[in-house]
Amino acid sequence: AGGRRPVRYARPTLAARAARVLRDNDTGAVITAAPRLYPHMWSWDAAFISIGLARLDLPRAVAELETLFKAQWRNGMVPHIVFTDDDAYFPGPDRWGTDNAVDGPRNARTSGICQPPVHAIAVQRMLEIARTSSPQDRADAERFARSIWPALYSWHRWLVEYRTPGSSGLVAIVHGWESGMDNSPRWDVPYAAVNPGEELPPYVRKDVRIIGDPSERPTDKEYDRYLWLIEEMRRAGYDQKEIVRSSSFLVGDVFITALFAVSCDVLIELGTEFGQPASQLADLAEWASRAREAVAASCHSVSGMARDRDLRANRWLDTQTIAGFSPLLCGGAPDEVQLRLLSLLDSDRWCGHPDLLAPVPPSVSPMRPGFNPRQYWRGPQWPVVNWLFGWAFERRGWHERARKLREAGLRLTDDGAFGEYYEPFTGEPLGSTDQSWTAAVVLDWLC
Ligand code: 9YW
Repeated sequence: AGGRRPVRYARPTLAARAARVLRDNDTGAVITAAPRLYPHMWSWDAAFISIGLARLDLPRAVAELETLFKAQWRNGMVPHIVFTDDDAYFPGPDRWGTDNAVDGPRNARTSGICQPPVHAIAVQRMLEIARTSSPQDRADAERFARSIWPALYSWHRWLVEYRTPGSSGLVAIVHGWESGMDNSPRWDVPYAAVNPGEELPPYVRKDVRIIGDPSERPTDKEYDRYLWLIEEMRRAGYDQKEIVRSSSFLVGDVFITALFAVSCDVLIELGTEFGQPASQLADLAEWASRAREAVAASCHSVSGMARDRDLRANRWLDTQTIAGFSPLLCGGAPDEVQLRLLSLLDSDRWCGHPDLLAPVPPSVSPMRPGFNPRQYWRGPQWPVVNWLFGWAFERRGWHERARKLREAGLRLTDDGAFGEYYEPFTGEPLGSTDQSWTAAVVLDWLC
């Protein structure tokens, strides 16, 4: 590793390599998030993976989401990890201790938190793809969209019932891992208030044994806090009401809230087409509009950037990260705010930075103090995040912007390594290589 990249694959070869990554990461039961680092199924990864797979093997794509939803908790939560038997990852199911959780699933071992609700988006995208491939795929995808809909609805209902506390209207997370952006500076202030107790059981990290350079991963201090929050949840027996009432971390996540709003819209479209109950469609419409309002209300009056809210300390979190652009995902912000965000996104503080290898938005602005081009969610570019903005722009009718993001994403990933994340200036792939969701979004861009 290191330095600029010598190899650039032509598109057909890149597509073939991406397909091979998904095949190689298939254990038969699940497609793992990454070959060594992440030997299990992650919730939002599975959604992206199914989109990529829909081009290659629709029944396999359907099976993947079915496996995830078979592990859905009885209260509606879709867990962030469904564990395989592999014990190379920490924290595994024993540390999570969810086996006796009141609402836990009966036939799978899972973590006890969730991840961003992008599953409805995946189902709709699979359907679109299947409709252009074959009559058989089309029929299978339609059958699947109809059968998974109630589970998607109950997942969304869980986010409203248990995770929209107080009056901000933002969907709240109780662990930074729920955001999908584990160690983003978004969470620095709320994490500073998490004090791991003496009773934190000892543990040994496994990630840093696999990733040679530990400075590309979260620090040990960060891990202590991650583990402490799990300890608190275990002690609460994974009772959601209790966790939301008492955990040391409770933050309204604006990025999740925006994804939730647009996923509710998508679910309404699917539900309308497949004749789902009118009362549930009305619920979704109300949830979408409340979420959208909450995203708009979070926007900073000068920068226009959307903000998370620390619900324990009752204050806005002003850190400027990619999540600040959340209103562009779901709409609903006043036109002038939206225009400000678009020009900020294009500016040299973000995609227009002259030294970027590809104009893909980095996780943190390269102009921000504390930006670290190599460390995980503190600077690197993440292809899936790029996919989400491109998808949202296409949906909003901004075809030229969507096309540019696709091209930029392909420029970043044409080294064929399918990095978990990328150094924005050199384009060096960091973290794991052959990361499934990176291969999946590349496939979707290429087809
Ligand atoms: C971890 C699997 C997951 C993603 C997350 C990402 C990382 C896992 O990998 O978290 O152990 O830190 O932050 O979004 O789902 O790809």
